[in-house]
Amino acid sequence: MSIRPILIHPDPRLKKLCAPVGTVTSEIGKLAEDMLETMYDAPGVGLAAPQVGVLTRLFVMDCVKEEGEPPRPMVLINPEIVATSEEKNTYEEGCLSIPEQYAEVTRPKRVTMRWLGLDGKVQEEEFDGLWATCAQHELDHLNGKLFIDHLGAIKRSMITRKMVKLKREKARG
Ligand code: K2U
Ligand code: ZN
Repeated sequence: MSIRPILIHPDPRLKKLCAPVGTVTSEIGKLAEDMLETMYDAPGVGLAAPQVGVLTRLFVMDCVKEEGEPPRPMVLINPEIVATSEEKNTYEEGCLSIPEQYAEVTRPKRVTMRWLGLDGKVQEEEFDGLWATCAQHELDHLNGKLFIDHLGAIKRSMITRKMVKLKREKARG
């Protein structure tokens, strides 16, 4: 298990369309394990493979927020949305690749997703609430889309300029 560095926007790798996972190898299993450790360490409730520089269609999430509730780490390989609700939900989103920046994003309130588990079995589940928001946010990452791409051009460029400044200051050390 190791914590992997998280790419910070702007980074061309965060804008790429990720490739489907071919076979679920032990390397994919190691990646998923490292991504869960990296996510819990951040802390976050989701993390997509391109955020740790691996342009493959895999994300992890655990949106259990209730104290005392057991965690529910999930690994979704080649995830697809198979149904969405008409009803929408607006959530103030953040992103581990765009630190300290938050903005409201409106998405379908419920989504049904289908994916391949680490055991190679196809799974399907309807998500609601934070799970639905997170799953859609992570799937966007696999398509090279960030939550700021759902905002207006002015707000998006403001956030991008802040990240460019942050990266320049980090590079100076
Ligand atoms: O993909 C990521 O950057 C991980 C996000 C996922 C996420 C963003 C917005 C809404 C739900 C999930 C991180 O978990 S950001 C940290 C966070 C933590 C709790 C609630 C919302 C965001
Ligand atoms: Zn994100």
